[in-house]
Amino acid sequence: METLIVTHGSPDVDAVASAAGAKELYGGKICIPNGLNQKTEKIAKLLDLEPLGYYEGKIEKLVVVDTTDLSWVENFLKNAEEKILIDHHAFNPEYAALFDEVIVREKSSCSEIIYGLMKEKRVKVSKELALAFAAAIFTDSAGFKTADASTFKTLSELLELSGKKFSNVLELVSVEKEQSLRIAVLKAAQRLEINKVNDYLVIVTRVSAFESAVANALMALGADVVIVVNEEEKRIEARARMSLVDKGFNLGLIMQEIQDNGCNGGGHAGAAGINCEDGVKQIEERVLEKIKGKLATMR
Ligand SMILES: [Mn+2]
Repeated sequence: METLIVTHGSPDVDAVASAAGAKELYGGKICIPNGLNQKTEKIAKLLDLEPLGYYEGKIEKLVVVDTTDLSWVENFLKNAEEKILIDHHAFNPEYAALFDEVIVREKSSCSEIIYGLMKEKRVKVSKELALAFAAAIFTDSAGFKTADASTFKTLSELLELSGKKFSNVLELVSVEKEQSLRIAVLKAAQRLEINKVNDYLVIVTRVSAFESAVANALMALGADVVIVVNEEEKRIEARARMSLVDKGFNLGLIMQEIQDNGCNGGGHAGAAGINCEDGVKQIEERVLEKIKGKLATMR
């Protein structure tokens, strides 16, 4: 039997760095079923990680990091004796019963929580892991947009530990944008619909891939809220401007309210998503209606 560390599908920098830190804390192996992308490949290489592509069989201790949608880790949960959740997303209270230990704190990245645990338990943070944590903070806080004073304190400690400069963090997370992604963004911009609610601009568009990157790009074009629908993958991603979040607008809660048997939704106040088994069209309508309803009540 094994200690296994798992995270969400198509893991981002924070998920991979968190998994690497959890491995230092708990030992065992990391399993990432659907592989790494260009960015996370760089992190894995820096940290000398060789994650398993699959794992079947009994698990003695399962550590789930940076994951809000448990459908990604359902099979692991079924096969595990002891279960631990470490996360920084809006906590779904239904999850409490599924885990033996839940460590959920309000941070801009899961890596900050893991780093805090490593400090508490006096587990050594290598130079490389410190740099990866710093990269995770940068990417998960959307370039410090959701950072608070403690985020910068932690970042400062991590840079000191890594012996590197911030430019090295930027270098680690920069990848040449593939042409296919740039085309997806441009096509999404071409077919977007603009809804105006109470002076807020709510953009809806459709893609067949890269919904997160497209959502971020459309925010940069001037939307207040973006909804990106991937009909093939039956997934919806949404983003909201920070000034709305500061006024109490919360996409993570909206997605949680919409989710039902066939759908899993959640995320952060400013960035959230929902996966549907079918009926993505109806879910899209409900997402748009809920967002419009909420915005109509805001000043
Ligand atoms: Mn994260």
